[in-house]
Amino acid sequence: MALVYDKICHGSLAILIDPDKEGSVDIDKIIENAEKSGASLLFVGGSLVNSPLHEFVERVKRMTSLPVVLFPGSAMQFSPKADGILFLSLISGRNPEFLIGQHVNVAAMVKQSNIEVIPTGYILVDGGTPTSVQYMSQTMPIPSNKHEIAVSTAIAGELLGLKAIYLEAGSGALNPVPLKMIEKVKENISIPLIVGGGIKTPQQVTYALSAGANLVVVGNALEKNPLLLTRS
Ligand code: 1GP
Repeated sequence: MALVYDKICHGSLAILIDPDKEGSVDIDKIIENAEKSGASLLFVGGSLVNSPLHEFVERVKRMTSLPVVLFPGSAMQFSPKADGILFLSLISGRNPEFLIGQHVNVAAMVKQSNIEVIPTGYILVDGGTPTSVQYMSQTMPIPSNKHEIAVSTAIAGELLGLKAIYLEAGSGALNPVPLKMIEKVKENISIPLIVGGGIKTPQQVTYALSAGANLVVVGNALEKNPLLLTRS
């Protein structure tokens, strides 16, 4: 099994770093503590692109041996210097630009690179507050109590041949994806499940994993406290 996909299936924690926060957040400290936090992958991505991504990815790779995986907000966030890319299709939305449009823009470049590509169904769930992804994608999240819609969306993603599902409450969400929704989605798919958005404590990481997430993603909470998940 390819390296990044193997870590999505069996890794448990990915730390998200946003290149756009360089300067306002101690990114180096987050990276330095990533392995001690139990992370097996570093995701790189955000909503905006205000600086060259290649240089950022190269810098991160010099600092860590963890695989660096792009978690792009748009086709502009591609770098062949990364180890992998979540090739995200926003399947909870009905905006063709994020279902297939951005993908067409960058497809040839991705194919020419040696990067590991993980076709991923991205499902946005209401996290109790409007999030950047909701605004930037101009899509409506699935209501957090509509488990059956999340389940059917995830099944459709698997039937379309996607290799992972990402249940996302949105970065900085007030509430993470409900545990019941994680359980129900997991019961109904056989591809790995990534869960993120609004996870603020080590307990919430554990609960999401127990509910069935293969991989939990934490970003904001580590920006506030890079030592939040370090084990003594
Ligand atoms: C966002 O799932 C990730 O896409 C992480 O969210 O920043 O809220 O941890 P947070």
